[in-house]
Amino acid sequence: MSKLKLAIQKSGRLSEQSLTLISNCGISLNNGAKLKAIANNFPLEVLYLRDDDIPKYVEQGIADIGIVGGNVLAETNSSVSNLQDLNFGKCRLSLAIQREKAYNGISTLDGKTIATSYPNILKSYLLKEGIQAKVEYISGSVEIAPSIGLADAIFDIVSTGSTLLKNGLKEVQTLMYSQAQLIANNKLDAEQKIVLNQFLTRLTAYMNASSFKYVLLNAPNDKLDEICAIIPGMKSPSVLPLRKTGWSSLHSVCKEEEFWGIADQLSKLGAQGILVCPIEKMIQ
Ligand code: PRT
Ligand code: ZN
Repeated sequence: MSKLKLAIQKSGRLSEQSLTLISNCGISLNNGAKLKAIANNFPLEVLYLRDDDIPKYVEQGIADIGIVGGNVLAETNSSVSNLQDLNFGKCRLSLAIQREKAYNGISTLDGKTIATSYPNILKSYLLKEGIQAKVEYISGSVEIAPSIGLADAIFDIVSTGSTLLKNGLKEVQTLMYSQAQLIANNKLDAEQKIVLNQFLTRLTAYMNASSFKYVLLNAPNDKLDEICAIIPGMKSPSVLPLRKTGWSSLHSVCKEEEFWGIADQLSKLGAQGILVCPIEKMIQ
């Protein structure tokens, strides 16, 4: 079977979680070489690259699939398939200006200079809004541009906002939200598509598992119908009799983000001993 080549960031903010994702898909790598690793138990080869190069290499077929920030993907505008949001590497791309300056919408930046490492995303936004601003490309440390007189504003990645704060800047407008994405070459052959589908099945099982919880609770029998309606699970909950007369143990799954919303309703219906456990893999 042909090997699928997966490009991930060599060293940076996405590296560790990309490797964790591979490992959570049950794939183990031999970590001998610096530039690439081969999986022992799945037809996968991992190429370690700079994040900026990943979309281009996937487009050209040097790698078949890749993990890259949505920001880098949008900036390079490569012709690749965007397969899945990966729920890590979350950040936003925002405009920021000096704290003491006023901002009254994007027209404030008409005729001004904006420094950024993301000129394409910024230019297409300015064009859409009809704003004439000079876009100054800087490859790093964009946040110092206003204080050294290079620009009136910056357009950069923001996560917690502390870098902006430290540099006397304030975030005034967000143009894009980003997270890590799984991308693929558009011309994979039939055999590569089979391996990709196997990889996606594992990935989905892992991604589902991390967003769902396994819930066990004790319920009074006369409330079982109502409780099952609140927490229906995959097909339906398992209900087992408890030794104590009139009570059952109910097993189900629910989305983690929904759990607190329903926990209250479960308690009101008389559910007791509610246990919420992690799920390792989930195939629906
Ligand atoms: O060497 P290579 O080119 O591969 O890496 P890189 O230095 O270009 O990228 P890297 O490792 O810094 O980031 C990789 C990807 O992580 C980015 O493309 C984003 O998709 C994502 N990401 C998530 C971030 C951040 N959060 C982030 N906070 N990338 C950068 N930052 C930086 C930002 O540039 C700014 O300097 O962190 C600072 C802001 O953080 P806060 O928390 O102070 O707001
Ligand atoms: Zn980079």
